Amino acid sequence: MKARQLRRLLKSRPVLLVGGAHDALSAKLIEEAGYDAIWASSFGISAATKCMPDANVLTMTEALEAVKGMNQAVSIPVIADCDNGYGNVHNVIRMVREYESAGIAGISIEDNPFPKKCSLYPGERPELVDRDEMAGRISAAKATQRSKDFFVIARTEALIAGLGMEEALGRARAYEEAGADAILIHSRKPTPDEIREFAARWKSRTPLVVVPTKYPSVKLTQLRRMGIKVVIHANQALRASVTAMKDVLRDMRRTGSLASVEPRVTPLSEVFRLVGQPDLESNDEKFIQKYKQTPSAVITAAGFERSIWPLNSDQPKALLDVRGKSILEHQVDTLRRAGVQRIAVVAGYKSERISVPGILKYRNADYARTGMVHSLLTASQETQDRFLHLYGDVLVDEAVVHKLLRSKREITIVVHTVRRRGANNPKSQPDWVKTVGDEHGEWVARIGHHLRSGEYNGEYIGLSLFSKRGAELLRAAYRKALRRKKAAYHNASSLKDVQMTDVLQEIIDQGGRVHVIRIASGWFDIETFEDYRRAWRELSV
Ligand code: SPV
Ligand code: MG
Repeated sequence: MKARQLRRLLKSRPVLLVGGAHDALSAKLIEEAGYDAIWASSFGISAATKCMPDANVLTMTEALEAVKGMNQAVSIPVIADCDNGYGNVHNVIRMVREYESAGIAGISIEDNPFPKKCSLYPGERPELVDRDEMAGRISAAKATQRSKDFFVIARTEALIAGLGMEEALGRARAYEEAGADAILIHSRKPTPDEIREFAARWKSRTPLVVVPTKYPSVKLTQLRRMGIKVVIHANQALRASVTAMKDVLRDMRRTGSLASVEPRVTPLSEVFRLVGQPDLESNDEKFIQKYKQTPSAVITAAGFERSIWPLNSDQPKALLDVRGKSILEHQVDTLRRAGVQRIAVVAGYKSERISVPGILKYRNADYARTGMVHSLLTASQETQDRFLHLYGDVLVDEAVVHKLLRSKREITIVVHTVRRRGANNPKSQPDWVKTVGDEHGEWVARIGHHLRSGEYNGEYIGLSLFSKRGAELLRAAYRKALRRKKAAYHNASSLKDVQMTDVLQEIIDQGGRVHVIRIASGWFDIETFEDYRRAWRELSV
């Protein structure tokens, strides 16, 4: 795929600019700087990954490992500098198989013997392998590749070896004949003169590639005019990073402080971005949270309610007995049957009385001055991730919990469609809900005790599910609602007025969605003595 991409680029662009990378991060920077392709430099890989000279001292496998890292970090094609092919044709055959199957777009093979030394090393006058041997490497590479697009560059060091222009041209022609897709003509003269001459005498359409490290003042436009098709900036990124590292290390060591270098070093957030840290968040949400079947559950049972006095004179309401078990035990049993393993209760009023084996207990010591959301968020460990929230006085059927757990939304609440309770048993403050929807689902438009008859079409039963993101929205909206109330009342007792419904409405007002699952039966709440009697009558255990 990337080989095809490289060929398309060669066709569509007058000249390709290729950046030399030494590792995956530098490859990424090269891509972001707008280069057309990556040159996986043997010089750079040897230096950066092993601090070794460029002299075939790294194995092919070590080089390939580095090249793979680069290829995976970028979407542009990678051309691997494969030195001399790591040996004779047998090595070349294996090498092509490995590089091609790793998705590398193309390779470069040079006519150095094995082992080689970098052509730029001072005093180096390489003895090259003879033409035929190099032509054999190229034809072995071309015969091995599976896709017709895999790109093989034949590189001749004839000019560097001092073999002269005729030899350089002769070799280039021989390699072209052996099947090379391009010719890399290397020079280490301080001017591009020999490149100009070579290109002028190169009559073929087979593209020419250059690495102008030693004649850096040449301009891209000049090279293009000479007929050069690919220009490689082979090692400047590596050298720039050496300069930068030396610089900051020296200063930090000297001053003993990081402050002096801070303005010169890339912010952490930029490194986070480069390595794809934001993907972690979205992948968590997509692949972990979404499929995590069993969230934890938090039962908020902290409050003291006058409406049930004196049944709660010496114990919290959660411990009221309904047919041999407390409300809390019924809730825990139901949640466990529905597959919820981790269950926490937030206690407040007479909290010392609450103990159910195997469930976590949090304490909202400030229960008298705070509301339900405060209690819920007291269970701080449970509410960081996907969690289910159940009011402490609500009994639900297992089927309702199952239905809710199937929701993959950020926030889902269970809404009862028809109000069962008669006028003779008025609930003090039902959580009325006005919903809207379309073919994709139903969500809350307004929620609160204040909605009047005719304005609502359901009642929130006190059971909800929050994804990790939903939990974040809840925390943020709570903080906002608190600030608003504090500003309005100027006193602390107003904290109690921030109800769950206020916070849900806040989320909705901020543009968030609170999705709805509807039920027509399968729950009780126990707010009054009358409710309690009914629970005794109707609860099936
Ligand atoms: C490399 O970058 O490894 C090269 C180019 O092969 S040069 O260093 O000029 O030989
Ligand atoms: Mg090299």
